[in-house]
Amino acid sequence: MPLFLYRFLSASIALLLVASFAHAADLRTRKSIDDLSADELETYIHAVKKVRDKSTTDPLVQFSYAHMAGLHNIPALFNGACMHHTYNFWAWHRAHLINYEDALRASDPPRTANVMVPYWDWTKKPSGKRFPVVFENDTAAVTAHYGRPIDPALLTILSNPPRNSAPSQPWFPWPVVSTAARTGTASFLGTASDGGDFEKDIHDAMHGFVGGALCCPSSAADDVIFWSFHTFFDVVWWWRQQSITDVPPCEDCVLNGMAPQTALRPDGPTMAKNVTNPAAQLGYTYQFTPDAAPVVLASTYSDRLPVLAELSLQRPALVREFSVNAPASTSGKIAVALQQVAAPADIAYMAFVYVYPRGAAFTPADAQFRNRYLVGHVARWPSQHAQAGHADSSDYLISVDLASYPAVQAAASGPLTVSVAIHPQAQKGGPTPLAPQADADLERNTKIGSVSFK
Ligand SMILES: [Cu+2]
Repeated sequence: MPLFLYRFLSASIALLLVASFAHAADLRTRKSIDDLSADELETYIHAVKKVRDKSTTDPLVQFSYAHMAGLHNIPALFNGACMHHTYNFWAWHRAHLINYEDALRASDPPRTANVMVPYWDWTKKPSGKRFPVVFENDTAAVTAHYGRPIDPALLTILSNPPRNSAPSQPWFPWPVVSTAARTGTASFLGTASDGGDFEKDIHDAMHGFVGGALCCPSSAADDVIFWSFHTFFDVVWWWRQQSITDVPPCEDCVLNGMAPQTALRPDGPTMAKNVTNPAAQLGYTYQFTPDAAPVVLASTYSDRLPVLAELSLQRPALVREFSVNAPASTSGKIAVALQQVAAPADIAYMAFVYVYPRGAAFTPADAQFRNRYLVGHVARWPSQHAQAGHADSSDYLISVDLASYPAVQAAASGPLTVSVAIHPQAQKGGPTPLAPQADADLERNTKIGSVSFK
């Protein structure tokens, strides 16, 4: 029997055995924060407050908020690093979330004994202006949503941190997310030293786009929205796993920092293989209904991702221009390859990629220009993780269906320009987007090794 088949079968049998011992009644169900009852919401925030209070006596005492956030934000303190831009991204964050949830459940039992971390479904139109209503400063709207007032002292824990603004529409629509969640194993998980497409195109962009503490890996978990934000990535992985079972490329990979965290789970999810089946191994499932709209991808970038396209209207801080020879294929699909995109020192940025005839003026503020030539984006986090053994540059491949871009197709028989417009989203620790102006740091920190057609 081929080795991979043997491994698959033995893993399946093991899962069946574990599953048969896990009773459905023991499963806890994570819900959308919009679907919690007023009591459930208050219990969740009460537990958050309890673990935060622990941090005031000793910031790093186990099971405290600072400890949990530090596992993500300050890897050096916890014997490793949070795992980004690697195939262990999904497993590491699932383990991190269950540790946080266990800490909440242990914070003040019996009241908190069944607390679940609620997710923010950012594929649906927000219940507030930009975020779930509970994360915004509008107590009347919160009262209307949950049917009674929520303790204001608890509410401020969620609504206080500064974040970027965004229009009131789905941040990444479900057709985009579900399509990206069903790609092949290598594309979804990535490799040992580079992230999968979902992580790079959607996760990284969302962090910069939410902004505030979420801008950067060294501060993201300081904002309580982080946990609900990331739980939705776990929903996506769980949803994928209903139909696609990836054999973890490195089942015995240690999830950095994930030592046993609480008495609730003394054995701890410390390796990738400990978290592949949430129901059987971790005791939870999700209540989640995808958007009812049929999963049909809009044809152009602007129609697929209106929220991000809107961001492209701002004046870019810097534009990098590449003269590129026409692609080999001028029909069907082409892919724009951006290679060795450097990780900046301390700036998170979004870059929009345009393909247009050489010699034509670059006018991204013009809607017609954008609709014709804007084909994709790259989102880049600061390089905190480069210091922890990760690559300090990444490659990005942007697929362009020429049938949807007739202007690019018409131009593709001649010389082309690829312009990459750089928009800084936030600076490490900074709550607001940077002013759109180029400076020497930006120039130095946003290098792109090469651009070509694949
Ligand atoms: Cu993240």
